[in-house]
Amino acid sequence: MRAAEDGRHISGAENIVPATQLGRLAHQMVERALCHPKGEPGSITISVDRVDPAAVRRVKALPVVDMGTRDTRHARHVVVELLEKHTPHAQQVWEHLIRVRTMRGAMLVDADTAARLEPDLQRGVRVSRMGEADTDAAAADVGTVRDVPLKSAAREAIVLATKVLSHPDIIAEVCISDDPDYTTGYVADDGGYHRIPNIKRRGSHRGGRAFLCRSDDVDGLITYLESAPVLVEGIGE
Ligand code: WAQ
Ligand code: MG
Repeated sequence: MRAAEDGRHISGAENIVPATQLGRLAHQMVERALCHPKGEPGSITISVDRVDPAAVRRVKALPVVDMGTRDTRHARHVVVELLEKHTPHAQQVWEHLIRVRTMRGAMLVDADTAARLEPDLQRGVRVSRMGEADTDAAAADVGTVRDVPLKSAAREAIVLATKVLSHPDIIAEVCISDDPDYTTGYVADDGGYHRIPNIKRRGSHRGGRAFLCRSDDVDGLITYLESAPVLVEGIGE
C-alpha cells in the first residue's frame, strides 16, 4: 500500500499472505492509510503481486534489544557507537540520515567509503516483498503477539530489518521514522534489533533509513532487497 498527498509520500505497508486473506488485508491497509498522523492522503494505491510459495525464504526474526536512551543526545551517541563497530564513517552515516530530504526508500551506504550507492538518490532503495509468518487471521484482532503489539510500527520494522540483515552484504541498518509523533528508532546488526528511544525530537518531520553494506554486487543486493520474498518468524521470541 502506498498513500500520498500531492505526490508527497505519506505512508506505505507490505505483507505476504495467502490469497484468501487479501480482501481483509486490503481493507486494513486502506483504513490505516486514512488515519495516518501525517494527514489524510489524496491517493491510496494498493498493488498485489503473485508470489511463488516455493520461492519464499523463511528467516528467524532479529532479537530485540532495548537501549533505553534518555534524550536525543544520548540516542545519537548510542547510534554512532553501534555503527562504529562496523564502519570508520559512523558519524557521517548519521549526518547523511539527519540531513537528507525525506525519501521513499533507504540510502545504501558503503561501509568502507561512506559513499551512497543507490542508483536513485532521491527515491532510495525500497524494500518490498516481506511479511510475518505465523500470524493467523484470529491473531490480527488481538492486542499483542509475543509481547510486541500487533500491527505496530515496531513489528513491521522488525520484519523489514530482518529481511535486510538476512542478506550477507548488509552489515547494519539505522532507521528514524518520518512520523512526527514516533520518536523511537533502531539500529539493526548481527547483535540484534536495538531500539533507540528519543532518536529525534517529537514533532520533527525528519526521518530516514540507511543500509550499511560491503558488496561486490550492488545490483544483486538491490534486487534481493526489492524483490526476494521473505517471511519473518518468531518476533519477540
Ligand atoms: N524500504 C526502504 N526504506 C523505507 C521503506 C521500505 N519499505 N519504508 C520506509 N522507508 C524509509 C523512508 O525513507 C522513510 O522516510 C523512513 O524509512 C522511515 O519510514 O522499534 O515507521 O515508515 O519502535 O516512517 C521504527 C520502529 C518505525 C522502532 C520506523 O519508519 C521501534 C518507521 P517509516
Ligand atoms: Mg512513516
